[in-house]
Amino acid sequence: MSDYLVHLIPGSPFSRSVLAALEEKAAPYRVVPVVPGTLRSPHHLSRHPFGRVPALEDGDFRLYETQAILRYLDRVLPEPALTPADARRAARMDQLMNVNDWYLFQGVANIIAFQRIVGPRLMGLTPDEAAIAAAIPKARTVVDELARLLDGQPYFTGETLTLADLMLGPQLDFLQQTPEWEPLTAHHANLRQWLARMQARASFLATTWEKVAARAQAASAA
Ligand SMILES: N[C@@H](CCC(=O)N[C@@H](CS)C(=O)NCC(=O)O)C(=O)O
Repeated sequence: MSDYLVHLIPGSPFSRSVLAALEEKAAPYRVVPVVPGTLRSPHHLSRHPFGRVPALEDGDFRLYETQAILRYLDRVLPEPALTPADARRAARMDQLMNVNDWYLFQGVANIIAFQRIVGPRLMGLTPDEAAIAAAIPKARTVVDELARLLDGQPYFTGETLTLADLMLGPQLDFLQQTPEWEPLTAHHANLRQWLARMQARASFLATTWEKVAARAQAASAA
């Protein structure tokens, strides 16, 4: 089997979901770093016309959009299965993946985590406190709903890890590193425990920002 290529920027939570899926499947892969600032270059746009990461290459097959990549990987690498066989659990997984994209990322993580972590670390920006404050009501709705759906289960759709956990994990891992996490999750011990469970998985330990940055650096030097 040839290596999967994952074009990414270290630190990108969507890219981490893809890497974590490959780790869970014990699949061979290489990271291909996209130089920040070149997302709109003709070269990258030929791979991802919307100028984002991640993008996957599997031989001559190219794919972008994290949900599509995760579902593809789960089909071509069936073990361990990361989609529930049960129709209702699978529907819950799909729902949570969309909650991740439409409500957790858009307007919550892309504001709070960007202002607190990505902007300062990658661009030397000062957090925009007004933008963060404006994102809090939506953040509260999202976090409350995630805690409700998780309920007392170890993973979001039940006893076993699914693609939904792999999408939500990197976004919430970022959010946890901000001062907003503590008040947002004060009454959600289940969500905190779930995040600790995700962070302890080998797939998450292997895909921290630092680990991915080191792999990206080694790839650039090769
Ligand atoms: N819908 C896309 C979202 C990907 C996305 O927003 N990636 C971020 C990094 S985590 C990005 O490329 N941001 C660059 C930009 O917005 O210019 C997916 O699921 O892959």
